[in-house]
Amino acid sequence: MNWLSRIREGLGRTRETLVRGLRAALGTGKIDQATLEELTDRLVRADVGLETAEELVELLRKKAWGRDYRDSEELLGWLAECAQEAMGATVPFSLGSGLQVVAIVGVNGAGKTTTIGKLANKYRAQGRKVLVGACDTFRAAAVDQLEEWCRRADVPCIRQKPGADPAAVAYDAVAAAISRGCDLVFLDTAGRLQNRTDLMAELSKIMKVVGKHDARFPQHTWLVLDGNTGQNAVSQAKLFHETARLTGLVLTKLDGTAKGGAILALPKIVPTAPVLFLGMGEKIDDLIPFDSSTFVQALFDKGDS
Ligand SMILES: Nc1nc2c(ncn2[C@@H]2O[C@H](COP(=O)(O)OP(=O)(O)OP(=O)(O)O)[C@@H](O)[C@H]2O)c(=O)[nH]1
Ligand SMILES: [Mg+2]
Repeated sequence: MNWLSRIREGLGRTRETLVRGLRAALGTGKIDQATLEELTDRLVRADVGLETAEELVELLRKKAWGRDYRDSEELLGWLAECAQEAMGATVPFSLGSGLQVVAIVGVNGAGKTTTIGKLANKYRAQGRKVLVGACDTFRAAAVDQLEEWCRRADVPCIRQKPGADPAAVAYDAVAAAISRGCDLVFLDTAGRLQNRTDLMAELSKIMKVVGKHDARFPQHTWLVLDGNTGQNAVSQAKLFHETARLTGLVLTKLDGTAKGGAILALPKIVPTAPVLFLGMGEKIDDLIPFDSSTFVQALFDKGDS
């Protein structure tokens, strides 16, 4: 299956909320105030968020005010163009050269550990020498889960005893990567709520300690967001960015969520942290590089939904 089909399938429920709703509400008609209000309402219901919904509708107003549309498909086509304009084109992501340290952060259960398993496998398969650090030392089960993913991905995992200082594990993992000549380290951190200042301070310490090896580390800090979170993703992105200067986002569980529309809001929240990957399931290869045009196409797809 190609990426478009996979994203299309994964976003089925989001598309249903959006596209079916629009089809039902708007037959043939004119781009007038009533149509724009109906559109705003439908976009908000698909978790696009009020601000982004208004931005899209404003783009549509500029593009097509007063024009007649044949049917909801034509209207959806125009809306898709506006969504693409608002999101901008995706610059293909590539890791830099030299040892790259990637800290993976997020709230509890977002999919961090699973995503690390998928990423480690992907980059190992591309020929990178990958190592993973088990910095979630709160629960023994967390380390076991990560080790199981590392076994599947065939990459080494650096761990310490449960209860160890997560920053010390991060430091050790990077030290091991340097001495083994690795070129990529993923640090699995414990889930933390973005408004818990004590836990955010701990995250800040992990980042600082890793930087003792080289001030550039970690070059990448990716926030993993559960695609079912809807608009709370915006608050998570803002607060994690304040503590950890995010460089990228990963959206998980887009298979089967009705709230994928939230992605449309993210570029405005943290412009320096583009969406890089989408998690589309629980298997090791259920990870897709993000591309805004494929995403928009899948979301507003005119095919049967
Ligand atoms: N359907 C689906 N499930 C996913 C995806 N990514 C992760 N999960 C599931 O989400 C649950 C939580 O995933 P974890 O990877 O343990 O999440 P985490 O962020 O590491 O959780 P904590 O370490 O407890 O904060 C697991 O049951 C995963 O199988 C995805 O893309 N799609
Ligand atoms: Mg975890």
